[in-house]
Order: sequence, then structure tokens, then C-alpha cells
Amino acid sequence: MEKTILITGATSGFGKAIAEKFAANGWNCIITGRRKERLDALSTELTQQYGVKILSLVFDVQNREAVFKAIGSIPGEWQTIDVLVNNAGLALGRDSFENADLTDWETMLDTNVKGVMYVTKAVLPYMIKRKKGHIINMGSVAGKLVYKEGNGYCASKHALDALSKSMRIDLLPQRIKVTAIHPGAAETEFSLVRFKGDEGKAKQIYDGFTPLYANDIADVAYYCASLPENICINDLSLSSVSQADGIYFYKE
Ligand code: NDP
Ligand code: 8X3
Repeated sequence: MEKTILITGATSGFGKAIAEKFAANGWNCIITGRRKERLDALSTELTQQYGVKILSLVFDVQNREAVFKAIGSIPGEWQTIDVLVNNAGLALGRDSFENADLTDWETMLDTNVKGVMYVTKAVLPYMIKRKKGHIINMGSVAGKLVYKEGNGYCASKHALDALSKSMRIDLLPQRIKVTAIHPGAAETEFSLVRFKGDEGKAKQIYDGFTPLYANDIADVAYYCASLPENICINDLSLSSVSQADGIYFYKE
């Protein structure tokens, strides 16, 4: 039977790798993000390479109306969403609390927390109708432990951790699985975004150790989504072998 996954933030990093992994295994994918040209390129790649069906939706997860409009307009044959991956997210800045930028804080909370609330609320009616579904939220080590100058980002991922727990409890009667994946440092465009295009600063984050890569996260997400109906991985933390948690690294 055909399966469908909806992935937010599929234009880069984890989201793109997750789309590639699931498409390679025959899943139809609803890919979303703000950068249409990247979604178009990914759609072509996945259709040509794997012969699966792709639906692209361009919207900003911060925009409540846009989220409900885009997801509410998904055609009938696409509404049987088996897996939703709430992956779109970002960090902005790495400054001490008194110097951190208020707009950066707002953007992180609007994207990483409210964005997940909007998208999940919009997708849930499709899952509840079938009493079936799996929500995978992309948390972080920053949602488990607060590190120096992590303020707004750590707060957003801690909030997401609480949201994942809340969804898991409230959705029990609906038979909907909720998995929170908490990766450590992974080399994607994440640090380039965090340091606002400063390539030197972004690269430094991954100096001296082998980080995780987007494919690693895609493999883990695929594993979580491939387990038998009766099993749910609730909470999964992973990191490079050189990272113990959000604070301790072994760099050479
Ligand atoms: P990337 O920057 O490579 O990808 C981020 C994705 O999120 C892009 O596709 C981007 O798409 C999308 N996105 C960001 N803001 C919005 C928005 N407002 N509306 C819609 N889409 C948005 O980073 P990663 O792949 O590394 O990050 C993915 C997730 O994983 C994030 O939630 C991040 O916090 C988390 N994470 C990352 C880790 C890392 O070290 N890389 C570790 C732990 C967690 P577009 O710009 O086209 O809209
Ligand atoms: C991204 C990993 O260590 O920058 O969530 O918070 S970290």
C-alpha cells in the first residue's frame, strides 16, 4: 500500500535528506518550505530517481493563515498522511542573554514552537479521521540541556519537548504516535543560518570532530517510522560519538 509523508523544511538539511530517504523507499512525499525553487528541484529529483509522487507546498510555518490554507487545500488523494515530520526550524544568534536580539528570539519561538503547533493542528484532522498517524518532531540536545548563550533557541526546543510530551498524552485515544528526535550537532545549513551567513563562524562549529550528517537523521527518522504498529519510539537522543550532550565535546 502507498504511504505518504509530509515534511516541513524540506529545502535543506534534515528535511531534504528525510524526503530523499523516504522517497527512495517508495513513499510519496509532501515537501514544504519557503524556497519554491529548491522544492521544485527536489520534486524533479525525487520523481525522476524514485518514481514516487511529490506534492510541493510553499508556506512560512510562522504564518498561521498560510499554514491552514496550504494544508487545508491538500487534494483528497494526498490526505492520507501517515507521517508528519515537524522539522522546519532554526537558531538565530549565539549571544549572552542581555545582548541577544529580541527579533531573533521572536523568530525562533514563532518558527520552532508556534510553527509546529499550527502545522500539527492543520494536519491532525486527516490523521484523526483515520485514527492513524505518526508525528515526528525535530527537537534538539538544546531541548534537553541549556548551554551558554543558547537562551532563545534552547527555550524554543525545551518548549517543543514539552509539546511533544503533551501531544503524546492527548493523542493516545486517537492511536497517533508521537516521536521526538533530539540530535546533537549536525553539519547542515543550520550554523550558516544561526550566524547569519558568516561562513567562518559556521564552519568552526564542526572543527575538530566528525559531526552528524543529515543522512544520519534521515536514517533514524525512517527507522522510527518503519516499526510495527504497536511500537512507538517516544523520545530519541543521538549525537556524534564526539559529543556527550549539549555542552561536552571531545575535539582534536
Ligand atoms: P537547515 O537550515 O539546513 O534547514 C532548515 C529548514 O527549515 C529549511 O528547509 C528551511 O526552509 C526550513 N525553515 C526554516 N524556517 C522556516 C519557516 N519559517 N517556514 C518554513 N520553513 C522554514 O537546518 P537543519 O536541517 O539542520 O535543521 C532542521 C531542524 O533540525 C531544525 O528544527 C533544527 O532546529 C533542528 N536541529 C538541527 C541540528 C543541527 O545541528 N543541524 C541539531 C538538532 C536539531 P526554507 O528556508 O526554504 O523555508
Ligand atoms: C542544534 C544543535 O548544539 O547547536 O539544535 O543546539 S545545537
